[in-house]
Amino acid sequence: NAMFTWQRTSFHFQPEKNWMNDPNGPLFYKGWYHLFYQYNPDSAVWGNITWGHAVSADLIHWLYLPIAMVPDQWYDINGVWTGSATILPDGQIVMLYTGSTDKSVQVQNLAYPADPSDPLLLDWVKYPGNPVLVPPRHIGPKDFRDPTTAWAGPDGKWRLTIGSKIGKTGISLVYQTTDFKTYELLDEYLHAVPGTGMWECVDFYPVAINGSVGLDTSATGPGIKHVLKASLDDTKVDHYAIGTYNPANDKWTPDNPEEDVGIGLKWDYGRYYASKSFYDPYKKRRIVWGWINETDTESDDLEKGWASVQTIPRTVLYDNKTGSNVVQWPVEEIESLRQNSTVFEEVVVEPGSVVPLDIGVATQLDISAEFETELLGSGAMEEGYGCSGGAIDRSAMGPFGLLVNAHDSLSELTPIFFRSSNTTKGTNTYFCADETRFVCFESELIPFDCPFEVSNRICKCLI
Ligand code: DQQ
Repeated sequence: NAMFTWQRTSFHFQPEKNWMNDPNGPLFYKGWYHLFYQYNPDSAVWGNITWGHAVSADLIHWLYLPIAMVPDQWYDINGVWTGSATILPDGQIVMLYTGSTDKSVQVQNLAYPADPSDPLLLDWVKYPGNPVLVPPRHIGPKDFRDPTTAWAGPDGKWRLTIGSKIGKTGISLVYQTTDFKTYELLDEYLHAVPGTGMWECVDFYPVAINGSVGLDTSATGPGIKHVLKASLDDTKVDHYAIGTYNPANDKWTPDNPEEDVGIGLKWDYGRYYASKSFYDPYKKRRIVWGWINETDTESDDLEKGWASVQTIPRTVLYDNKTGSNVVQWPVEEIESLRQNSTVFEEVVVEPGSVVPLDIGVATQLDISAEFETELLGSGAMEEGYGCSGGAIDRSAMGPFGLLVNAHDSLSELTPIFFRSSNTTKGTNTYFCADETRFVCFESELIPFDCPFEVSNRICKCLI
């Protein structure tokens, strides 16, 4: 129709067509960054899950490669699901992934490159002895998935962890192995949090307390904390916490039990799930990928022929200023995309106002913005504010931000905004996006004149 065309992204990774979900097995090998991903080759909805594959020299420009693994064995015929790569000290790559079997049981499988001299890692061999792990007796057959990258313990054995649940308690099982073919399950969990449900796509890695460098997954010792991240199946939110890992008993303890995994920090407050990190030995940093799932409907996805994108990969470091969270930033390579720039300084944004910025003509924008805020209203304590109220709910300091993808009349827009609030622990700021002022493509809009502030009216389509 006249008002609307489906647009693809230019720099967020997405396949040429069809459905994509979790990032899988990211790694750096012989000069190439590899990204595998959950991919349906046949349709723009979830199903027939294979491992799509792409490589990049800079994490920004991607080359599509043939599908790396398809469901063709009894142990993965219902899907080659999420998994992670481990690079052994001699350079060998070990890939572990979840297979959904012919009976829809979740098992773990081993795969490795057919030709390690191939920098593109085009062909993958599934180990003939698969599956290498089946659900332990006390675990549900459909609650056993997404093995992490392995780390080496002080005894030289490898460890990896797999998310699951017991009743409503989210847990992460620990296995030890020397050859990735046979494993020993430890009696104790890496960690467990009641009420958090099934843990998908667990990620577990060290961060340097001085906040300056990324660490390889096996790093331990003084000056190191560990991040434990779980993707909560019940709420589809990635949560993490920072804590201490004890290599002697393979248990992790959160620094602050009140901010434990699943009940405290979210990894991201927008559309984001199933994240996975890897260590980049080339630039000595830890990079995190995340799946940006769709806000639109399945029928829209089918019409446009694709669904979802990956985030721009982000570098992650421990925040040594607060000591309670990580900081993440798009990889530095993104800077290479900046060409022309327009700078606005000292723009005053009065409460309830929208200030247009004339950026001329552009098809892509990378916006870097700094805000100074003034307290509005009483400055009363406002515990509990997050992103969920969208951009309309007012708090003492805003919200404030940028309206992107905005129609001239502001009838359609996406607020990318900050919400600061006064809490007993100081000012708390969330970085949010509000996709609810969705595009109305049958053009007849309920008229409204004040889309960002004050009003509770939102964009409604009369279709
Ligand atoms: N996606 C995969 C699973 C994982 C889920 C299946 C998370 O392995 O638990 O596509 O989005």
